[in-house]
Amino acid sequence: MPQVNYAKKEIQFKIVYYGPGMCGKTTNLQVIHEKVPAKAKGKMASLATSQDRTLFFDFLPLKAEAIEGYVCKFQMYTVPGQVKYNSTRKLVLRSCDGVVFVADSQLSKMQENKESLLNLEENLQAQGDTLAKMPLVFQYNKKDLPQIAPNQYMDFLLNNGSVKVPIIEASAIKGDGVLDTLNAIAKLVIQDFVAKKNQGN
Ligand SMILES: Nc1nc2c(ncn2[C@@H]2O[C@H](COP(=O)(O)OP(=O)(O)O)[C@@H](O)[C@H]2O)c(=O)[nH]1
Ligand SMILES: [Mg+2]
Repeated sequence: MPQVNYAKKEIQFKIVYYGPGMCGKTTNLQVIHEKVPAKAKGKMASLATSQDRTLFFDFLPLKAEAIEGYVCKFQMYTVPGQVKYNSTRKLVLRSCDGVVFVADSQLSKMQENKESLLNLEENLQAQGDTLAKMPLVFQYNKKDLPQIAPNQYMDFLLNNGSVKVPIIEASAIKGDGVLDTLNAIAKLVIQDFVAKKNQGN
């Protein structure tokens, strides 16, 4: 659940960018940091290894006036994608309010995408959440590259059956689709918050 500060009229949401190593999670946050006006953002913090791969997470705070009378703050995190860092992923996922699953559209990466999604599902279940109930957006990234999978194929592999989530095509490196993805997940987490509030919990 998001943290609500009634005195300060602030609601704080935690959004996590998840996906396999090198799919473009850090690039998404870097582009957001470049494009968002200075007054809407804080400093971006990265904890990277010497090879420039995420060791712990990247963090970017944002704010927007999206609910009447309240300032919404979004704490944006990435996880390290490499298989061996699962305990870190679990930690970063804790009490998250929404997930952007960044899939790498290259045909050679489909297995890694699938494994990362299953890993997300397992880690959510381990903390008492489910993928089906989590506000979730899929970003099909790296659409600028050759040898990419068609969307229908990625839908079939990743978005098959019961879970129907918004799909955003992107080329994070060019900045395409990055803010659309952010808007889509922000909308979903706010809708989810309002719906739960109306149900009285
Ligand atoms: N061609 C292409 N390269 C990308 C795109 N997004 C990220 N990359 C590159 O993929 C590599 C890994 O990106 P990064 O954001 O660090 O991935 P992360 O491990 O998910 O955080 C870097 O070399 C990026 O420049 C994209 O949309 N297209
Ligand atoms: Mg990274």
